[in-house]
Amino acid sequence: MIQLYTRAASSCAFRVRMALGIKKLKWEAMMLHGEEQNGQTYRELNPQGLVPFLVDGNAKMAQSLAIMEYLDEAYPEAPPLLPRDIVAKARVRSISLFIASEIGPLQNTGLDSYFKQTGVDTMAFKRYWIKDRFERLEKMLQPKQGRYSHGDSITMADCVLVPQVWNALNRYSIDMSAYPAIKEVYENCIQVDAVAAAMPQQQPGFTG
Ligand SMILES: N[C@@H](CCC(=O)N[C@@H](CS)C(=O)NCC(=O)O)C(=O)O
Repeated sequence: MIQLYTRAASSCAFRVRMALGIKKLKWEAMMLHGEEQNGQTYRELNPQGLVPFLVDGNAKMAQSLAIMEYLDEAYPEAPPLLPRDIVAKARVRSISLFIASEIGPLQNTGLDSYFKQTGVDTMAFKRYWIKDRFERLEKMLQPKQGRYSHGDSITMADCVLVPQVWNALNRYSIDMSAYPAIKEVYENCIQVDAVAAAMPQQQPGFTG
């Protein structure tokens, strides 16, 4: 069975939990607790040392976008995460990469220990960049065409957008009314059972 190394509150693991649910694949959560993520055993499996990490038989891989693209190609009979049309596929990848590369790292909890040493106001830094990037993402999603980021089916772009908005709301108290298209996509997505089941608060051991 597919194994996903995950932490309850990890937004990057949340992306893949969502993708697995949308594709209706059976999987087992390999929960990392406390300092396990920084321990030698996990580093031997995943030298990047981050979550998520996927094991599917002999296939072992890090990086949420690579994992989601792998799942889509390895299980083509399951509901797709990427459209077939190459222009539509490029758009879904572009939205996904914008969030994963241009927002995610700027608000990663991995920054916190360094920020503490420097006296930088972590919360102000993260809120500034999330808002800057959400303004741009909002423009990318307008005018809205369909229920989700791209059309009326959930795609990889939504699997990246939903965890980012969850973080913005729950960790950084961002007022989403300034971003109506992003908010609408998020609200439509969280009504879907597979998305609701992937939420951090539904994971065992979630502490906030
Ligand atoms: N680009 C990676 C990012 C992975 C990542 O940053 N994961 C976070 C949790 S959301 C993490 O493990 N942070 C711990 C750290 O940076 O030390 C992906 O998409 O999988």
